[in-house]
Amino acid sequence: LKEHTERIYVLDDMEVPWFPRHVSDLDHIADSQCFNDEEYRRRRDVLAQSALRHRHGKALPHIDYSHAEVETWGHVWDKRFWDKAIMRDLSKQIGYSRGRIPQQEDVSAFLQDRTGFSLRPVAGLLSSRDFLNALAFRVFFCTQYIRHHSMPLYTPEPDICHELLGHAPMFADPEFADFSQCVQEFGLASLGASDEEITRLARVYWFSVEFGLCRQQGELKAYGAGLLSSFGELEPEYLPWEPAVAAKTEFPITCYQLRYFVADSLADAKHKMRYYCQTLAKPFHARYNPISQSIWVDRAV
Ligand code: HBI
Ligand code: FE
Repeated sequence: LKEHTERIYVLDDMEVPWFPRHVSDLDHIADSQCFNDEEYRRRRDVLAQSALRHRHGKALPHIDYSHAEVETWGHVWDKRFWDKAIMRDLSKQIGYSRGRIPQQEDVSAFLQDRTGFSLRPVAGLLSSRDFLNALAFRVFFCTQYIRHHSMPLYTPEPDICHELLGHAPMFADPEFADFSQCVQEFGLASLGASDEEITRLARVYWFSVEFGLCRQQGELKAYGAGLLSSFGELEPEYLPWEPAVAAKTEFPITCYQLRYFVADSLADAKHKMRYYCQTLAKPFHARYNPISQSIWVDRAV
């Protein structure tokens, strides 16, 4: 019964997904998936330790990915959705390919060159505040572990596939250079923001950087990184991109999205995000000085 999620019950002539029928059946849920995989957990621990040891200015941890890990990467690779042009650049310049997981160090150097964003390793999910705060410095916290091989096309947490196939291409795309600027503005807006404002910013971030859609020559295009691993079979609702509405909209993390916000264009997505960041009522204004790599604070008048 280990693979309980793949099991079904047959009730009369109806097939229904497995469900616990006795309180002790919850044991199967507790044991499920990666939690019960000793080897996987040890691997996650090792990568978490190396991420924890990382300090600003030091070389990023080099990870030797196993054959099995590269195989999982390959499954996700087949679903990647970024334009051929940007994937070609990533293949040529840093050896992105189906058979090799790129090193974070190489990707970081490449992005720094393109849009000024750099990557740094992190052991797992951060709070919205911590994660957004880093964006103010054009630093993107990136996990280095890979999802469990039992479900290559689904992960409720970020993993190396999500970061390098979902996010990195966006920060590498010259068309998105301006958009990267907006992402930094999210970060700046989050500095010293109230908890309520962080919640709103996190939602706007979610519905754009993670799950944003925009129109391009009449076609619906994904620009959000989460779309990489979450194309569902459900019929979702499409709403016009309005950050103030997105800010009030809750989102599911562990299942398919029920609604998407669609911008008229990438420029429209950008303008509205930028405007939204400026409407936050903060008693000060934060600016980033790229020379000293520090934040300057202006008091609002
Ligand atoms: N933490 N490590 C990590 N990676 C993310 O992508 C991430 C996070 N914490 C919160 C978060 N993303 C977003 O969903 C928003 O809450 C900002
Ligand atoms: Fe993400």
